[in-house]
Amino acid sequence: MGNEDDYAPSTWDWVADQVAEYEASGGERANTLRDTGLPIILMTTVGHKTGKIRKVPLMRVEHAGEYLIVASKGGRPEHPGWYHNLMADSHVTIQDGAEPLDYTVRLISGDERSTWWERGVIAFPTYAEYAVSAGEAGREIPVFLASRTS
Ligand code: F42
Repeated sequence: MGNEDDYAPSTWDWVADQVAEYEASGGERANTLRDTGLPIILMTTVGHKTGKIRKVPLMRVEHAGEYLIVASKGGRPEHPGWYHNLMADSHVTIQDGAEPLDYTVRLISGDERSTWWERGVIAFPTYAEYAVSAGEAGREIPVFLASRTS
């Protein structure tokens, strides 16, 4: 996806550091959220304003080869920047281990969202807290489903 020279690291240093270590180790290191032991994946998108490559660690919520992509941003009032990238271009790569693979994302809602949200909260209970804090700011956390691009 794009030219690695166009990679623009996260402005959150701890995130940029985790991306660097995860990629340098082929997913062997820096593959959990801090010391929680909870696994992450690495999603790559293209900045819809800058065209830059953006790399986004996310909690790993996988079922039958598909991944849940939760735009929680710690329950903040605003969507993460990468949400807007996905809305502009549904093609991403997801790295869950050694190699990034091509996926296509779509926003999910209704029963499908409820089923997958439950899986997300089982994998990472803090999502439930984020939903409350985002909700207090009038934001429903957008969730996407990522499926392998045929
Ligand atoms: N964030 C989540 O939302 N969900 C998770 O499950 C999650 C898990 C997780 C695990 C480990 C870890 O290290 C981080 C984790 N994060 C999780 C944080 C996640 O990786 C992102 O850092 C976070 O969601 C914030 O995303 P963001 O895209 O808002 O990133 C900010 C910090 C940032 O780098 N902003 C850039 C900047 O210059 O301000 C711009 C980023 C961007 O994509 N810009 C677009 C462009 O064109 O280049 C335009 C975007 C727009 O706003 O239109």
